[in-house]
Amino acid sequence: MAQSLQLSTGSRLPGWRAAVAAALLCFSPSFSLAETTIKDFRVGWVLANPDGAFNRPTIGVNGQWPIPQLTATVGDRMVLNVHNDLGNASTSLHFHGFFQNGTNHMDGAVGVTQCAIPPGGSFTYDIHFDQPGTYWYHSHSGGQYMDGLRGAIVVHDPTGPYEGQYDEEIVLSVSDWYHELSVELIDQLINVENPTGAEPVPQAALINDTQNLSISVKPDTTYLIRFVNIGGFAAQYIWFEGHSMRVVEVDGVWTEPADADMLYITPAQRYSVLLTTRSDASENFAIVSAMDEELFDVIPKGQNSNVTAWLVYDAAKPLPEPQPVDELEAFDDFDLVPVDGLPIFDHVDHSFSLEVQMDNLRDGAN
Ligand SMILES: *[C@@H]1O[C@H](CO)[C@@H](O)[C@H](O)[C@H]1NC(C)=O
Ligand SMILES: *[C@@H]1O[C@H](CO)[C@@H](O)[C@H](O)[C@H]1NC(C)=O
Ligand SMILES: *[C@@H]1O[C@H](CO)[C@@H](O)[C@H](O)[C@H]1NC(C)=O
Ligand SMILES: *[C@@H]1O[C@H](CO)[C@@H](O)[C@H](O)[C@H]1NC(C)=O
Ligand SMILES: *[C@@H]1O[C@H](CO)[C@@H](O)[C@H](O)[C@H]1NC(C)=O
Ligand SMILES: [Cu+2]
Repeated sequence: MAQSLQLSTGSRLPGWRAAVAAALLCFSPSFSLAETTIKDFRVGWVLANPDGAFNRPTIGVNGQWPIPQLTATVGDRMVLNVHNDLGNASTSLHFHGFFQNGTNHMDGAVGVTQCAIPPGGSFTYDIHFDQPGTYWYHSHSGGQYMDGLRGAIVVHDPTGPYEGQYDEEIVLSVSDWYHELSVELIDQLINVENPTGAEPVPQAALINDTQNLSISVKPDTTYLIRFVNIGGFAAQYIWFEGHSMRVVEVDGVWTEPADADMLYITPAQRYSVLLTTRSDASENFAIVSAMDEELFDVIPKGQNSNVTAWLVYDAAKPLPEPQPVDELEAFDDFDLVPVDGLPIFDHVDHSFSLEVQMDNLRDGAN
């Protein structure tokens, strides 16, 4: 995916702009490798069937789904022209975890910080990748990202504390998949028939927007695996059979290494882990992501709440069925220690109490 985002200056920039850009690059006193890429995203309906049930209308980019991963290095800039080709819905993009200091109008939250991009309309996001780590981007128009307009963002950090300590990088999303369109789901959620506000329950869990994914790995190799939950509702437990993980990043913050056997990832959360493969390449291993069923009021018939992928050392060898786990006991993220060593606040000067109540509106809807 990274290469698809590399700007080929000649083909995308008008000639005079390319010339100016080249001149600036050459004569700039503080020459840096920071790169500006220009992308055009046409947001439109496609059909997709990631859980093997049936094709459903899904929102893709440039006719493709899953939508592209955005990959950059700290200091890079991306000019992202978004065209709304949906025809029957407004849209927007939100870049989750980005502070947007001074660029609030590009935060994507429709009706809060920006106007929706109407059908037929366009909006240009000018993104400065100042924060390293794992992030994601998604529609922030109603519940629309559940229709598929959601993907990972990776911002590489050449000065990061783990540079040189891993050989390769793997990005894996976990998510949930609904069989109904988001407009129908929102209607079910905010409805007098649903006074408790119980969220609609997804039909299937996905890893990297699919199921039964084979991930080829080499023995004696350390991978930086970036997890991001791009789902709508379900938190997921995730683990590798026969391998342990060392957590090194949470939500864009590098952490001291912390050993973990199982992670619990809520929607929008990110973790990076180091995983060192075995020396012996004679077996393949399951990766399981299991939705936290305690979140669900009802379990839909035929729900696929556990999704499997595999670390494949040898494609000629079988892919084992995952072993049941007796107890889902995940790593406690309160144990993580950030690398930056910023002192924690040690006292409070003034405190304010806000009482928040979740209640029903006068029409009975939650
Ligand atoms: C993944 O494998 C399971 C079990 O064989 C199967 O039920 C499911 O349909 C597969 N998913 C996809 C997307 O092919
Ligand atoms: C919008 O268009 C899609 C794709 O044709 C369709 O599946 C969906 O039902 C439409 N939504 C509305 C609210 O009309
Ligand atoms: C936001 O930007 C302003 C102006 O550049 C700067 O003074 C401020 O420190 C920034 N805030 C944060 C939280 O980075
Ligand atoms: C997972 O999805 C990302 C983003 O689409 C892609 O770059 C990557 O190759 C996928 N990983 C695997 C192992 O298929
Ligand atoms: C998902 O995996 C967990 C852990 O092995 C297991 O307890 C649970 O029963 C599985 N769920 C389904 C629907 O198979
Ligand atoms: Cu966000």
